[in-house]
Amino acid sequence: MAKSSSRPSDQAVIHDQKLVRGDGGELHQVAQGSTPVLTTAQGGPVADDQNSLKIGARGPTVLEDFHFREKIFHFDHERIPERVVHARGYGAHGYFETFESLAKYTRADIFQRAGEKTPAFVRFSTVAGSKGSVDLARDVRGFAVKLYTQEGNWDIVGNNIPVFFIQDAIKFPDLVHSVKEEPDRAFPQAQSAHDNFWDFISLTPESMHMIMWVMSDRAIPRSFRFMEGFGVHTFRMVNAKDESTFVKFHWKPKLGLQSVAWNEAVKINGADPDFHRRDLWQSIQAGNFPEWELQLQLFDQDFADHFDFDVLDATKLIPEEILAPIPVGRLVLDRMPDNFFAETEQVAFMTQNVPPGIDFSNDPLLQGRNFSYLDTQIKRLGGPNFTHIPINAPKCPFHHFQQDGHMAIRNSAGRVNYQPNSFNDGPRESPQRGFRSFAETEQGPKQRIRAESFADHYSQARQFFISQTPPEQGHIAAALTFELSKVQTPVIRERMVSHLLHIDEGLANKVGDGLGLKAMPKPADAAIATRRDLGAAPSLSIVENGPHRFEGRKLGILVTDGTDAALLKALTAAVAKAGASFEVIAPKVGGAKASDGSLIEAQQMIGGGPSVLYDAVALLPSQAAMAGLVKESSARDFVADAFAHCKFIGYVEDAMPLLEKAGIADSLDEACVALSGPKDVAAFLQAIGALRQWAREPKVNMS
Ligand code: HDD
Repeated sequence: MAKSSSRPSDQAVIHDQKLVRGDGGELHQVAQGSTPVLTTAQGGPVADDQNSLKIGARGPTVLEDFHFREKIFHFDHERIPERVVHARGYGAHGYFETFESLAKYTRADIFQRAGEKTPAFVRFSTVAGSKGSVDLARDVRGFAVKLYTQEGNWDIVGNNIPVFFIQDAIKFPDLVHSVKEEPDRAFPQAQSAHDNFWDFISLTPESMHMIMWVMSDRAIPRSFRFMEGFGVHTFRMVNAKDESTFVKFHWKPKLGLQSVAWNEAVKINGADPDFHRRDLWQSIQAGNFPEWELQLQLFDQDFADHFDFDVLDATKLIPEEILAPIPVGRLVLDRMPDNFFAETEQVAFMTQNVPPGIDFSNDPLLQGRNFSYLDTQIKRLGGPNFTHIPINAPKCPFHHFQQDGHMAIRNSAGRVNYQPNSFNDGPRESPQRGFRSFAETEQGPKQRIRAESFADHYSQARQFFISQTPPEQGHIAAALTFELSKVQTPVIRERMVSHLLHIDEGLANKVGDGLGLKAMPKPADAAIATRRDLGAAPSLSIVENGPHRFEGRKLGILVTDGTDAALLKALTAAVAKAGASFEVIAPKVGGAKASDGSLIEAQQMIGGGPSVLYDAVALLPSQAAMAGLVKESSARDFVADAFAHCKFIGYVEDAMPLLEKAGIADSLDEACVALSGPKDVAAFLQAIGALRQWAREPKVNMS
């Protein structure tokens, strides 16, 4: 008699029970009941998923086992090529809400009706590292927005920096080859600090403006939620009368701008390589939906002609002080994908996805991108039907005659698959509703040439640098020194300093000194002398545009057995009221017993929750626990790092021995706030809105 294919001893452990989360997040085991039956991809119910089909208990596996073969076949093909750039990313769903009609400027349907909500998907990313790299690499962040409008998908494929390294798309492969790992040794990963990158950059003066941005703290954001986003290029808006207005797109975070310090970034990458992912996940799951305002810089050709740089040059920006952006809508992210791979990994952004009413300019970087993005999706997603994947499909009605190919999911129905046709069947083009390109007049010889108007490579780099506050300028100098210190070829280091001399002599000297150059090089040959008359633009500084409240941030609360229960309760209530979050860090992750005997639940043990993971910290240990705590290096580092990173520190009197052991007891400043009881909590919450005590920085030398 045939035996059953599996025996009780073969079954996985929990078969008739499953884990569910309770209201407080705790896990319970419950009986399965309504659990669906496991099936093959063809829908056939599966009887045994633990054992392959064999001839006898110890015999060979048979080819007939279609469930086994399907399962392994699918597993074998789980990976698709990662993006050649922006491989590591994280996305979320949400919506865009239009503030008022922009019909004057554009016939784009999304901008016709005030209050209209359009579904959106956003993917944030780093550029250089591979899919599994760390979140806090020094890098540009991608900020790609897909808007599912009623007249087709509109992708604004931008970055958190408003300018770019190169002026012409033909240089993109060289740029990316230089920054990614070197081809013979396959390192460094997710790092621009190596010879190839700085060699290319030092030979490409047009990159100097962008270099100032990526050496600033913009390249190490605290979270996606605290970053600006930019469409970078000059685009066009075209109205119903076919009149064009130039436009630049800016996303402004509601929470303000915030970055981490380099020393924090290095430590965060070890403590939580998924820091940015976790942050977005946790805030959306907690109902704290990140929000950005879409602001537009709108201008005409006459305005553009006033500048001596070219608005078609992606290495330049128009300072907001000269042309104030106008708010036109808001983007809210309120839902995480159900599945990371299906949505975030397979989403395909393309600069050429624009609806009627939005159009391109002749920016040669944008023109090249419009070819590249379609091409890359075919390779990554395996064929021409990637728009059939739900995340990429339009959410408005669509009709066309494209058919067949790999994974064709919905060919059009009926006999007629061409037009014109005599059967009056199928869709026809509409000159009124369809996309009409702005009829710009073009003329000139066919040639490979860069316009003279693209030749000034240093003036805006200088303007960016002088627009930074002193701590931010210090961070740029420190970043350049660090990066160039990793370059092994001295001539590359010197060549970079020769460019910096055109940007700011003080900066060049500081970096030259930091690198130990024996003599300063001559300034690099410049096509155009740096303009010294461009004034500081505060809109370019993070510190000048930082928040003044703790909303959206996270407090780290260090507790032990005996922590003052009333104080802890008052503090956590105030944090929640401020729209912020907190984590409790205790000597053991199992928690601690408060002064009133209640259990304090902990999210981290001290070694797993260093202070770099928090925007501010509160030290609430008890006197009794102090003897043990001061012996723990992780507890001393927790405090010393918080101080060194210019963070606000709230502390109870009993924490003084720890402050002493951390070496800061004699240096306490006004950002170290004594918490003698619940009455001090309001003042502490008010203080930590400022986030960092910059005045401390010269003493601790955070860089
Ligand atoms: Fe790009 C991806 C942003 C120049 C070619 N790019 C990609 C993504 C972002 C940007 C945010 C990730 C989209 C996602 O999350 O899936 N890229 C930019 C910006 C640029 C820029 C702001 C300059 C202003 N890119 C650029 C050039 C080229 C490309 C000049 C090629 C000529 N970019 C690509 C690509 C990628 C890409 C190879 C890789 C994966 C993908 O497209 O879907 O086609």
